[in-house]
Amino acid sequence: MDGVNVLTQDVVIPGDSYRYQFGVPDAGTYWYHSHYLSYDQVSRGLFGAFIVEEQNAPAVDHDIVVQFFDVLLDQSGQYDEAFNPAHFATEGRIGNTVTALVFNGTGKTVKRGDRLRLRLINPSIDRVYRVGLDGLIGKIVALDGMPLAHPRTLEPILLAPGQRCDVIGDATGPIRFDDSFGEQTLSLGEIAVSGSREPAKAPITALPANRMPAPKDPGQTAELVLQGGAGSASHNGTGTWALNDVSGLPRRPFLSAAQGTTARISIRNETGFPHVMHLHGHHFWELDAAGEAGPYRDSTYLDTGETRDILVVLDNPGSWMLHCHMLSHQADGMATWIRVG
Ligand SMILES: [Cu+2]
Repeated sequence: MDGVNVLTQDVVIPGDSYRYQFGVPDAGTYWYHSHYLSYDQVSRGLFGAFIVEEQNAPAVDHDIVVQFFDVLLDQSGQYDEAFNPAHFATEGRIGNTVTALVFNGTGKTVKRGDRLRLRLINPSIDRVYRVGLDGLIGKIVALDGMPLAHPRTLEPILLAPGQRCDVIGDATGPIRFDDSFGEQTLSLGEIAVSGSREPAKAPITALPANRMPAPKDPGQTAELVLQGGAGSASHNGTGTWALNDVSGLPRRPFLSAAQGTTARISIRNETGFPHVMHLHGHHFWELDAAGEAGPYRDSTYLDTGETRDILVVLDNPGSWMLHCHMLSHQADGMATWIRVG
C-alpha cells in the first residue's frame, strides 16, 4: 500500500478507484500525495496532511497543520502550463507564489498565551525553506513524524521537500512564518491572534516515543552517489540525474537484504545542487561525522558536495523506492529502489 506505480501498484486511471488499507503504527505528522507524474500532479495540489494521533497526546489548545507550498503562476495568475526543461536540470521548478496553508483543527481563534502544536509540512515539489517563527516561544519536538528524545531549541528550521517538523510552544503574538533559505527573506504567512490568557505553566516535554527498532552492527553497507544536473561531471545514466550511474528505477534493486538487516548507506552528493533523499517504508538515523546517530527521519537533506551516512533497520518487507524528493529531480532520473525480505 505504498502507492508507487511500476514498483508496487498500477496507476489509478480516470474514473477508476483504489482502496488503500494499511496500519498506522507510528504516531506523528505525515502527508500523502500522488506518486505518478508527481512533479506535475503534486504541484497542482494533489497532496494532503496525514496525522496519526498519539494515544497520550500532549495537552495543547490548538493543533494546527501548516503546509508551505509554492506554485508557478503565469502573468494572468493561472497555473503556468509551460514547462521549462531547464528546471529539471537545476534547482527544480521553483514557484513564484509562496503560501502557508494553515488548517486549525479546533476552528477556534488563537489567543496570546495559548499553547500550540504546529505541524509544519513541506509539500512543495522542489523548494527548500528555512522556516523562521515569530510570536511563539517553544521547542522542536519531532522531525519527519518521529519524536525527538530531547526537544530542541526553536530556531529556523530547514524544511526540504517532503520533510516535516512538529513544534510546541506558547503564542506571544501573531505567529509569523518567514523563509530565509534564499538570499532574500520571504514572508510566508501568519496565524492571527486575538485576546489573551495566562500562558500554560507546564514545561514542554518530549512527545511519547514511537516504537523503534534496535540497530545492530551493519550487516550490509552501500554507497549511493548523486550525479548529474547542470554543470556537473558526466555519468552513465540516460537522464539528467543519476544514482550510481543509473537514471530511473533499475531492473535490480540498489540494495537487497533479508528482513531485519541493519544497513549503513553512505550518500554522496557530487552534483552542483542540494537534494533531499527519501526512503519509503522506513525511517533511518542520520549519522554525524563521528558515526553518532542523530535524528530518526525519512528524508535527509544533502547540500552540494555533502556526504551523509544513514543507518536503517530494514524491518519492513517489500519493494521500496529511494529517491530525491525534489520531484523534478526524481522525474529526470534521481530514483532507485531497495528490496527487503
Ligand atoms: Cu534532487
